[in-house]
Amino acid sequence: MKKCLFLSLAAMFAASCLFTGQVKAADAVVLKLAEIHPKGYPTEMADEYFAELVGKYTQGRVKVEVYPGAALGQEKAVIEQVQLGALAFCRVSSAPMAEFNKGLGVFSLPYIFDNTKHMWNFLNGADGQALLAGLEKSKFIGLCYYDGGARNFYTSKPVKGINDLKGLKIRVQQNKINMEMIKAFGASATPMDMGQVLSSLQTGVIDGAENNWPSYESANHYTVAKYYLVDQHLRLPEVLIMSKTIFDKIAKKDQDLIRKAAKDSVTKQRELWEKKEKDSEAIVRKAGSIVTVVTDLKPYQKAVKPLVDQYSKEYGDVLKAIDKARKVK
Ligand code: BDP
Repeated sequence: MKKCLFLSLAAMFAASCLFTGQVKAADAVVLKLAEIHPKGYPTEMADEYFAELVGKYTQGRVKVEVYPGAALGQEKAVIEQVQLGALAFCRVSSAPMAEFNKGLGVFSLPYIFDNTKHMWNFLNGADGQALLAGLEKSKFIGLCYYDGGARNFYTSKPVKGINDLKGLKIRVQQNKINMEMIKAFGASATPMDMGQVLSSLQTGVIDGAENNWPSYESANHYTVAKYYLVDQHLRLPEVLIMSKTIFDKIAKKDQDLIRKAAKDSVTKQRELWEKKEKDSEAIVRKAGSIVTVVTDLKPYQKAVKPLVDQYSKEYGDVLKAIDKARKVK
């Protein structure tokens, strides 16, 4: 009798699964997503939202698990794993990605975007989307861009203008153009993972670094490097990337739903980002950061002009498209 009841319950459950399209947790494809930022950071919250949407859209057939706080490794390492097909997703900055796919290197050229609107005009346009699509040839699926704000310098030694940067050891992301940019400003470039920056500031291995307000604050860099120089030299989009090897093994229907979930998570990330930028700025100002906002960018742009000129051949067409995006209403 008991057995009968169990079997009929099991049959009912199976039927309801068929009916609703739900799958048993054990049958779901489980995919990991690597994120270096801690829980509550705007990109991390967007990853969680993306995971939620994937679960919802695929009716449980695909489950995305987010691993924040660099639990799966720092950015260069997780990008390598994604490229190899050992890891499904990572949310990373476009700067380390450019070492794996040259197209994204254009974002490492300083002062190419005037503001957030200009950047999003480009990213949402055909040329911005083509750069994401171009990741396929490097064995990645570029799912979407997220906002990473503008990057500024911060140092433990007093820095209030471009001349104060001369000779300082500045941490930089692991990308050739970013390193050349630091040199163009007269500083010495020290490439390392984001995870090493706080201790390197504390021990004096570096004098400073550069990043947006939220990273400066949430990674506690402001507790050591209290001079913050707002020149907005880079607007590096964040990217959500999937392994092409893993993507190719997924049913077409679910591939499309993964792409859709990523696209649908962007608005939320941008809202979260806008709020966090303001909150982080308020936190560091209150904690005593000495903020200098650059009003005349000309000397800064002049310093990096040879670098931009040097790369203008390689990125000529895309730079033209970026220039055009300035005029999009
Ligand atoms: C932050 C990005 C993160 C980068 C980090 C860095 O969100 O993806 O790893 O900068 O400087 O703004 O390495």
